[in-house]
Amino acid sequence: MIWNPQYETMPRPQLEKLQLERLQALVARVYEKVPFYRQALQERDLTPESIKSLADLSRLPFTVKQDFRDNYPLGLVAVPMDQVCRVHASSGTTGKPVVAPYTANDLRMWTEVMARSLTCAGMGKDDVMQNAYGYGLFTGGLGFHYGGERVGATVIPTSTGNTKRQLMLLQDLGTTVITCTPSYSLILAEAALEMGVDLRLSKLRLGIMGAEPWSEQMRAEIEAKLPIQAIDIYGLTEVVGPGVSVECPHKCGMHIFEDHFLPEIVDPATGEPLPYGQVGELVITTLTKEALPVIRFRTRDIASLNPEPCECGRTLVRMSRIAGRTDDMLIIRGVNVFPSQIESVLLEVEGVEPHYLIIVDRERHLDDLEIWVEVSEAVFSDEMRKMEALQQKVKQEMEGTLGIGARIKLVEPRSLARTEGKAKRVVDRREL
Ligand code: DLL
Repeated sequence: MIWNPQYETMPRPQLEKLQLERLQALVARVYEKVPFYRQALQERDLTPESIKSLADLSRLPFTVKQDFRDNYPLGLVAVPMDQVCRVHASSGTTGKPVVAPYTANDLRMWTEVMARSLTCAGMGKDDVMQNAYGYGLFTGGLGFHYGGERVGATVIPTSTGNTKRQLMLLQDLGTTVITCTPSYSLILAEAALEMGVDLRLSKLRLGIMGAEPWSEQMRAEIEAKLPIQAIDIYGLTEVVGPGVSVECPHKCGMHIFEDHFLPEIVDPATGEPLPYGQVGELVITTLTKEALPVIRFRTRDIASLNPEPCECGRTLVRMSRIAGRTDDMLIIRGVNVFPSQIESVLLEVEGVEPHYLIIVDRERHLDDLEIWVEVSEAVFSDEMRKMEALQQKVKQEMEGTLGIGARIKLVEPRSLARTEGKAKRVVDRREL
């Protein structure tokens, strides 16, 4: 099934014509409305009239995560605040989040691409969709929620956690589609086993999973244990949230909804555009967004693009699985974490040094975060109570900034290895 055949199966020449028109309108809009973009264009002697073909896209400046930080909270917004009807957010590189506002039209567009995504994944109006993505500032919960309702399915907004209740509702309400991170699906499977629940007897048949990296091996494990078809879905807060791209049941790459999101692959080192098929950094331009349009946003995600038509009938370009990141962002229990955020917390807390080691592991499918932190010489003491209080303080501050729990281990002054050059601050023991 195809939700919107007009756009999803549009012949490519026609699609490219539409993309060019939309790109020209976008550049004109940001040039007029967003000082940051006007300045960036002027620095390159560009005006909206400079965009004459899609190839001119590569003349436009990039936008990077740091630009969001420099313009925090709403400096990149292209509409007056009274037109903003919702705001989401995700982790920034330090204490301040990336703020993503939406107009009413943006929300309609997002719901449309989510309805397309869920349909593309194989969901329909007769399905019961249990949505175990987090509701709140994270885009996963509400993004899937409105998409599911638009498709006409029955939506159960369980949000994250409370695995026993998830399993109870899954059985009692006849859930057919689970939407959650791939790692959470394995937690569900394991809990089911422990509770003596045989998921093969349930109606569950499909999982629509993303928000964190996973592999083909992990897909095989999920499909064997749950047992379902597991479909990959991709998106990011800066661009819209989930719904940028999704696999169809052929599982041969994620179709990008190119009438709204214009993709490129660039060489991460030079920024030069790379041809179809080559692996590099995914860059996305939002063609229709009103509140937070982004020009050539460097996602830091590594992928390649394939324009061959798919058996499903969609003419949209497909992107590969995300093969990694060009920066040091970690995704821990679905939450984006930057080592620089951890450092910014340690700089704030008296009694500890910004020398740390982050150890990430996956125990029984659950990500575990431990941070080793060096105590300052001056406060280092044998007094248990003092050290415990300091540890609690770091823990609280850390959880406040990161939004997830972390175990803090205080270590002696100067005990963490110093390296010349790039410090090794992360040990990631997870195997996907
Ligand atoms: O994770 C949006 C989302 C929600 C996508 C639910 C899919 C399902 P952010 O929190 O801004 O948004 O994180 C975006 O997560 O740049 C990737 O590094 C990573 N990511 C998202 N989807 C996938 C995926 C949401 N399918 C960041 N595979 C992105 C691998 C993914 N990584």
